[in-house]
Amino acid sequence: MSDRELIDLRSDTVTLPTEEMLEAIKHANLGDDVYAEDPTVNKLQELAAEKVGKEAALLVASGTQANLTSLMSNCNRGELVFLEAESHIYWYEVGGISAIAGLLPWPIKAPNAAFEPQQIEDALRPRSISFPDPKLICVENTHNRYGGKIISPNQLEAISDVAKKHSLKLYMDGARIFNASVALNIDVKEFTKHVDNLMFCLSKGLSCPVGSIIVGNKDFIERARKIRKVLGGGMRQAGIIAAPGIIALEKMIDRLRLDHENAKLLGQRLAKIKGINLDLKNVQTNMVTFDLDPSIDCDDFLLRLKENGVLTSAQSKNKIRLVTHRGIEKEHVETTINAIERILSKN
Ligand code: TLP
Repeated sequence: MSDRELIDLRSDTVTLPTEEMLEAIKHANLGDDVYAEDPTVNKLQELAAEKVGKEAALLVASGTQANLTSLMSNCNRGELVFLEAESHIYWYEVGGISAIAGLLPWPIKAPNAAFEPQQIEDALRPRSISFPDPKLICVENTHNRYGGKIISPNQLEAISDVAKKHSLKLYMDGARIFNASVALNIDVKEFTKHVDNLMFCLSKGLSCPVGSIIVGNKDFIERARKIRKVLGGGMRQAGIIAAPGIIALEKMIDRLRLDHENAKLLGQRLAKIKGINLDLKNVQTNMVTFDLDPSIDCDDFLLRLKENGVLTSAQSKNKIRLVTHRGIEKEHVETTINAIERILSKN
């Protein structure tokens, strides 16, 4: 079986652009975006800001660039950032928060994805000549390493209250915020109104080939524009990236519902298989994570799954993540379940 035929459940980042997106790229009106003169980029940014209820938006190359740019726009070097101990910024962004932004990450574990306000209170130290000044709280919604868990608007409000009380800013890595909004059937603005600024990704479940968007107030986005430039992110005729982004925001959000249905089906069936430890209440959006029984060799399991036509990956030892996305249909879910059943029944 060639890799193209595999059922690829490694991530929603593997989605390919739709035909309509490819057409839009071909016909996009272009200009130089470093001069803010690309009409397609400007249109996408206006649409994005309006959609999430903030003043302004900025197109960047990736989620990682969006997070780094936002950290640097929110903070000065040497300041302290509270973030979740399993967050993407802390785990997977090559330490850019320290190496490039010069910030001190202060990880706090919150297995429900959302901090309890008291956890922030407990972590705060009095202002002192010896301590770095705390500046920012970061949340991740949905939370990747907790299997796509949602932080609800109420939880965000509670975190926002504690942020305001201590003059901290609140930033959301909302790479998959539209998954949260669709899953709870709540307008995305109900989430975003509680944070000062955020980013979301076009290139995950929304199917774009490239791109993420930072949103916030005008001053913040002006700073972010300059920081994006110093990070090498001034992209000139970026309308070729923005054109599919417009389609993503107009047409690709509602269908995330299908990915959630498929994830639920996967979760329900996998939870019944011996050797799999899966808590269904954690399957909230387009991800299914489960622990393999410690007696099972994880690498061997992944290899045999690939031989059976299913590609996936481990988040840590014996912890498997499956991600549903456009291109994964119900029949692929069935094939995956059958393959896993077959492999584990031989163990
Ligand atoms: N996540 C990727 C991998 O890096 C793990 C994935 O396959 O899920 N924030 C969150 C919450 C993310 O999940 C990701 C990507 C990013 C930021 C970074 O986005 P990119 O990959 O565009 O830099």
